[in-house]
Amino acid sequence: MNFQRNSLSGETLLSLYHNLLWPRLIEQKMLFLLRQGRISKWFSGIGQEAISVGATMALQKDEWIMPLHRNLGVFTTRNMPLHKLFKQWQGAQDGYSKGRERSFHFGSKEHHICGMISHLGPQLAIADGVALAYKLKEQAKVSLAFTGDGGTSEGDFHEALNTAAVWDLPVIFIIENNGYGLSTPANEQYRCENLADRAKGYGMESVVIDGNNILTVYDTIKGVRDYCIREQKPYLVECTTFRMRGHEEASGTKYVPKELFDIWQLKDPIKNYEAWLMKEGIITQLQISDLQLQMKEKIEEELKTGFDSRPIVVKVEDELRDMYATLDLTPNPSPKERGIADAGQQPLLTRDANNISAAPQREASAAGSLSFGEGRGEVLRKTRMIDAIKEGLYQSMQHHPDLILMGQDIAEYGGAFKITEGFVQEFGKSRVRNTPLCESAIVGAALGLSLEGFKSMMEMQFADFATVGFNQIINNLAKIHYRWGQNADVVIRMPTGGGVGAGPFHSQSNEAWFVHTPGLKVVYPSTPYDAKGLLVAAINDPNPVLYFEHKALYRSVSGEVPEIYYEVEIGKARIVQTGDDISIITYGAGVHWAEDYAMEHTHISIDILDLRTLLPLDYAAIEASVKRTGKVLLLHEDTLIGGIGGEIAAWIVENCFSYLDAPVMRCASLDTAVPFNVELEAAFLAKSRLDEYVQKLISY
Ligand SMILES: Cc1ncc(C[n+]2csc(CCOP(=O)(O)OP(=O)(O)O)c2C)c(N)n1
Repeated sequence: MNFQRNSLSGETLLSLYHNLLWPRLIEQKMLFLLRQGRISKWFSGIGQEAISVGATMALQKDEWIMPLHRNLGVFTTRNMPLHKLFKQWQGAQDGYSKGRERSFHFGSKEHHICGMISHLGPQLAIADGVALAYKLKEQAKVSLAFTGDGGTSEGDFHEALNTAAVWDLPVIFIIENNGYGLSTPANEQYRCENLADRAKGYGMESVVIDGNNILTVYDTIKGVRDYCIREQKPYLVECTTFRMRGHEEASGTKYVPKELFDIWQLKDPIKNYEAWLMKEGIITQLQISDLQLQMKEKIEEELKTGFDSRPIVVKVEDELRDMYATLDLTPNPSPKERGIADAGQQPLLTRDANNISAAPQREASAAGSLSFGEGRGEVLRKTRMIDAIKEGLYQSMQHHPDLILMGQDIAEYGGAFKITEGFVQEFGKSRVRNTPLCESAIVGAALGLSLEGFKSMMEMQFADFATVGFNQIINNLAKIHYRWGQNADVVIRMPTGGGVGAGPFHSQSNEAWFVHTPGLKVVYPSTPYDAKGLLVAAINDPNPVLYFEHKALYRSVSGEVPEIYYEVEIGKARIVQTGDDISIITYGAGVHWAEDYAMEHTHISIDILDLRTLLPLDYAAIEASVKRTGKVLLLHEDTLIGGIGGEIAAWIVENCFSYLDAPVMRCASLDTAVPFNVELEAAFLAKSRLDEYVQKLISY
């Protein structure tokens, strides 16, 4: 192995050695403990340590690293106390994730390490977001993300590298090419000669290096770091290496030819470096033995504390609470803290025969309930749904200088629905960002921005396309706070719904997928007033919020909207009208269907509740509506099976059974894809069956 000292001091050379040896000795001990059944399984990095250690040492301590399952060396080089790591590996409550996560699936803000999820690609785009934050703050920093050779086959690899290249982000991507992805050898994983060759396709520089040579790794990553900062560009480094143990201990190594172990044993990163250090007279055999002894003693000492954990105390309320961050995590004070109250009950929405305009009502009482700024002339303005969303977003951009908007075609073009038209001229291209076509990477980048204290809003061009960003939403955004206390300060706007003849992939109602995911909040306004107030609240909220906006309501519904910046509280339903005969509990377009129905059937006294937020649900408001009528119809545009109506129906039956005078009924869209043909679509939509269900319920 060819070690090049270059200008490195003896102190640095020794420090590299210490950092290299430390994870090796820890893992040797862990293997021993595993055989005794005292710790849970992990993925060994033995033989690959030079990559984790060299790369981490080449970075500044406050630069974010996105490690994977074999990167113990990242954690140890960032000086994480070993006893606490042991606690983590045992699932102890005083470990890094309160017993909620396994082996290396955790992060630490203090150490600028972002913990992986099991899925192998999503880490890469988080590094993009962090690098974007550095770039926006004009900080001379890089982020660094690891992937294995197997992980490079995931779409996330392509999306993250492409986005980093297009946005000129200072990210270092490291591939640890150890020849296998579990049992799959490289020749069944990819066809290019070197994985580093892929960089060319992204317009990125790359290099292949010996990942077992600590000096090569350290020197290369230091140089690459300088390049990324100076040029404001990403860089791909492929490190060749070998996994000296099985994928994890239980998998064994039978699928790897024995000769490979013999070859790579000779390339052991520690043995070779030690030999070179001794040859150069930087360390003696005696000093090595002493150091190893000291480290082994230290491991035993740390183990004692590490195993000295209290038995776990399960507090269900803590588990539930920690799914969400509380507001004080936001860098900016909330409007409530700034003295801007929730605007409360909204002005009544009325519509003309064509359902397209609104007449102002109750201005005085509405004004009375609002804390308007002094000296404002106009208080309420008739506003279309689409303009209310635009206004909420615009004012949020003014209110939060650290709010970044991202989405396809949202800059000069103004977005598919023109919500962000004019924003780029006002707020600039840094904050109003066109994205490449890569939903997963952009959700990941949004999370990366959160790590550095930014807020972000991503526009899904259509809610349907959330499927290609699904993993990041469900597994990263939703779970990160529970797992290690990092919040995901991200809003995803979801233009949703049918009734516009757009067919199966531009019309879906997919809110139920997200309602089923703890850690997310899901809001779904039906009026311009709520659209603005809920968007403001979603952006102020430090948690990931999916904001559904119904496309068919954009230009067909208008209503009075205050010109001030105000919030509508997340988690509070709205009584649209009270009634005695039946309750219709609904949201989104369903609210308008119910109102139209009530207007056309004045002989039926209908109680209409607009849920406004689907996660968390306003159970008190649901219960109150059930009490008022005793007969409940759940109405939604989403398809029936697995729709949120089923969930609410179950809750009502469990909790409000004694108030019921009839079975809870559900009126939903057909359990089919959304058809394109207008008549087929009309038959698909729940609206076509509303009368049938109301009659059934009334006559029960
Ligand atoms: C999306 C996804 N698919 C499959 C797996 C199961 N899995 C875990 S590690 C692994 C192999 C990864 O290989 P590579 O990226 O080369 O990294 P290495 O384990 O060799 O370090 C697989 C298939 C997973 N964790 N995530």
